[in-house]
Amino acid sequence: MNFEAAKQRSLELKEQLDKWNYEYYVNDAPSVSDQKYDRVMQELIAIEQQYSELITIDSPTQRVSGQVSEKFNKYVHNTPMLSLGNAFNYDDLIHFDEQIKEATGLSEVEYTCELKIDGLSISLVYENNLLVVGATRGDGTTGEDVTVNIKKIKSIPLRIEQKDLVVRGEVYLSQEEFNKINDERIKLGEATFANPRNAAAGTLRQLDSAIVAKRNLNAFLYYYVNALEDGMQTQYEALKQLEHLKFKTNPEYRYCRNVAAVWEYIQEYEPKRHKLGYEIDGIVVKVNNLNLYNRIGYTAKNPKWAIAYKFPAEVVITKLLDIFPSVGRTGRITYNAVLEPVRIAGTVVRAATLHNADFIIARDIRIGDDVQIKKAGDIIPEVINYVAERRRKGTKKWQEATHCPECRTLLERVTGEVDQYCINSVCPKKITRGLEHYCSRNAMNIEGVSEKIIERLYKLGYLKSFSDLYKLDQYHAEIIQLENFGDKSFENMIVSINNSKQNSLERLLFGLGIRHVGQKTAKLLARQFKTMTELAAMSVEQLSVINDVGPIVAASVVDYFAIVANQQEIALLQERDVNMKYLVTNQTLSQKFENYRFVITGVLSKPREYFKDLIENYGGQVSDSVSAKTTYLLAGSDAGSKLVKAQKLNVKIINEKEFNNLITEEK
Ligand code: 0OW
Repeated sequence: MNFEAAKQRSLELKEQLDKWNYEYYVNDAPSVSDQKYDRVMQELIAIEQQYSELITIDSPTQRVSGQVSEKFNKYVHNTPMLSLGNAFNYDDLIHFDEQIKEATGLSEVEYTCELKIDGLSISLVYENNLLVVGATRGDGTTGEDVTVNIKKIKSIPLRIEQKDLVVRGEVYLSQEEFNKINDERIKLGEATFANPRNAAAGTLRQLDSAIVAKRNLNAFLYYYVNALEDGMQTQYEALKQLEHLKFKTNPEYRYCRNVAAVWEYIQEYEPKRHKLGYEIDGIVVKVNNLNLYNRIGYTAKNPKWAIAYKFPAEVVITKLLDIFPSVGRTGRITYNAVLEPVRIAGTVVRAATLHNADFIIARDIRIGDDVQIKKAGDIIPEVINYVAERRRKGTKKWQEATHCPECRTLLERVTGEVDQYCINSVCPKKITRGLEHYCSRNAMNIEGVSEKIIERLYKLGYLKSFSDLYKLDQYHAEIIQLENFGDKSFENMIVSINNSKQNSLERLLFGLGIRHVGQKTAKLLARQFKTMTELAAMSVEQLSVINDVGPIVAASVVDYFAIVANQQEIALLQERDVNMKYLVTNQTLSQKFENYRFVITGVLSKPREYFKDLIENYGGQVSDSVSAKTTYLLAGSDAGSKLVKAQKLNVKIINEKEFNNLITEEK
């Protein structure tokens, strides 16, 4: 086919595919079979392969092709992505309504209610009708540019009728898609996702967009930025306009003429929450009239004109069949309940935590009791108490474990502490749990090394310490014999293990599992002492003077480095080229306002609090009065005496636009 014919044909195919896409993914009403859709897609792919100049950024073929990114670039949102304050009951809701009435002088307030999709928020930027940026919320100001992956979400239009638009929404996975992804991961011997939100977040941050294309991420859009400037008067109209632009909105939204109608809507949807086919964790209640938003105002992070009503934790009753102890990476013993399976919060629960021995003994909970189970959010279910009036005859007082369930070592209790500990430093469970922690995302971030794989490699003797991880490549032949452990997953694991050698010191410190040294303390110690050697040489006094490092942490760190086995392990890690230095990464660069002093004056687009938070997030300080020490005066309109004083003292004066440039430019 010659170029002209190909060009003409590709335009027809794109239009046809976009139409079918809209029917299938936005309206859930396909008009053609999958086979026909795929045949037409293949025809377009063939034409674009023959004439690559026909590939446009809004071509449907961009949704199925894949490319691997090194990492995602940061993206600074032009208008911050706000989060939501919470309401937990009817009184909170009435209080919210009262505040709106007070701020607006209205005797009755109209609202729009929306289901609160339990996914992750994104922002879509369209320029000249085309989708140019898809970014995650991040900290509300700076997110990640995940455009390549956003394009794989088939319900998100790559081109719209309107020239320019910013629209926000929630990326989510349906229950069905979530189950499919987890089944796939089980087949590959990989760790499963705990819930659809984690699976959606994990998918959207996938660096290999071909994987994203295979998983059917979806999105509901709910926020038209600058709707008022574009002529809409209410949130309800804004949602209608998004639908007109062919965006997928969640169809359950409703106009409520007052707070009583809002409460009815909440009562109607709470029982439906597990029958929707996707997860929600509450209801978002928004003042409908957009003209009131600025008058109602904002806090640093949230609008005051919207609130998230969170569904209360669900409580059910079932039978307690058994209680068993388990040992964590620090040796701490926790107790778990084996339950008569029961449905709660949309899942079947067979186990729940009983915390520690004291919790059980203080309540005299016994095996055979009927117990109340509570599940809040995606936190693991917990036993609340037993149901006294149902106590059966013949149940015996429960006795706490005396020996470690793993290695039979006599358990010890630190005087005055409630917890029992296994003190055996080579307790297999402590070691495997410790390795899991070492590999976890916030520590060394080693992927493809799940709990099951660790336990198997431990039993085979290949993996008994952190440093053994860096020798696993020597057991290639043996390990790929294991079922569910193919060449690919072995290779991915080795690549991920080797990459972990480049981590900055704080990740290693957190991964080692030093008692009382969590992620934050690890970062603080790494930034303060720069290398492992320096830190290991510190005395309790030298450590205690660091702010946020108290005597308990100081003693724990000194004790840790005093243990010969730990010194040997660190030496082995160093020998295998695991980095032991604090690396200045772009995260630290975000301390770009360090030692800057700001004064804020005049009327800005957001409340002063918002800018104060932002400045402090970037390591700067905000004071109330201008002095010679002031670095910047951030001046909005109607700036008063502070402006005059800054001019006199020759302090640099910037407006909001210049302030935003300061944030986006690299220091
Ligand atoms: N998760 C949701 C949802 C929603 C935004 C607009 C300005 C402040 C909140 O379904 N339906 N509507 C909004 O409105 N936000 C939502 O989710 C928020 C985003 C960030 C934190 C919450 O998940």
